This record gives sequence, structure tokens and C-alpha cells, in this order.
Amino acid sequence: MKKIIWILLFVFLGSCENVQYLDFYPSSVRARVEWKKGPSSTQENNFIVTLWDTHTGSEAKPSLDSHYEFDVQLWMSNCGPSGGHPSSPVKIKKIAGGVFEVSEAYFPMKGLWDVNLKLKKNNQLAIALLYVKVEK
Ligand SMILES: [Cu+2]
Repeated sequence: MKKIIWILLFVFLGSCENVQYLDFYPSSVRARVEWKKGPSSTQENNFIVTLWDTHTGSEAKPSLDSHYEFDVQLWMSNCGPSGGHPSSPVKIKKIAGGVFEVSEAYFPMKGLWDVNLKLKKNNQLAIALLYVKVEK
């Protein structure tokens, strides 16, 4: 019986490993990040970001105030004596209200990368930070 529970746990964890949830600060917006390709240092990576305001929407009905500007920046913070460096800019395509496809995301070195998700509205910036370990 114990064995079955462990197998079920692995199946469950395995099916969720490509999805992460993050909260923007300061704001009530939540993000769901689903990797379609990657993360890997040897190919182009892409992922879908779904955004919703937890006060007015939900994961099933994502929507976002259209005044928000969404941006993504990749940064490697712990890299040698220089401290850190960015990657090249990603491509962001709006698929629906609150749903964005992020492509052309490159992690040119193995290691820990910061994926900075940024929301800007009326000069106010909210950030959600996703740590990505690029192992291959
Ligand atoms: Cu580096």
C-alpha cells in the first residue's frame, strides 16, 4: 500500500513540474507559469503566463486590467566576479486577456536564472520573481 502511495505521489508531482504559481508584489495579481519548452541552455525556451487579479478573477477565468503593461526579463544573478548579466530580450505575445506566450527565451549558461515578471500600471511597478534552475 505504501508503495502505491509513493507511485501516485510521483505521478502527481511529475504532472505538475512544468507549472508554477507566483504572486506579484505589491498587487493582488497572481501568475501561473507553464513551460512549453525548457528550461534548457541548448535551445529556445517558451512558456505561457496566465495572469488574474485575485480580487476579481480566477485561474479558470483569467483577466487583467488592460492598463497593465506586462514585461519579462531574464537575469543571471550569481555569475562570476561581475555579479550578474541579462539574457537577450524575450518575445511576448498576448493570446487572450491575461494570457501571454513568452518565447525566444534563452538561458545561454547553465545555472540559476531569475525570470522577472513585471506589471506596470500608472508608473507603479509590481514584480513576481521566478527562479529557474537550468541544468542541461
Ligand atoms: Cu552567467
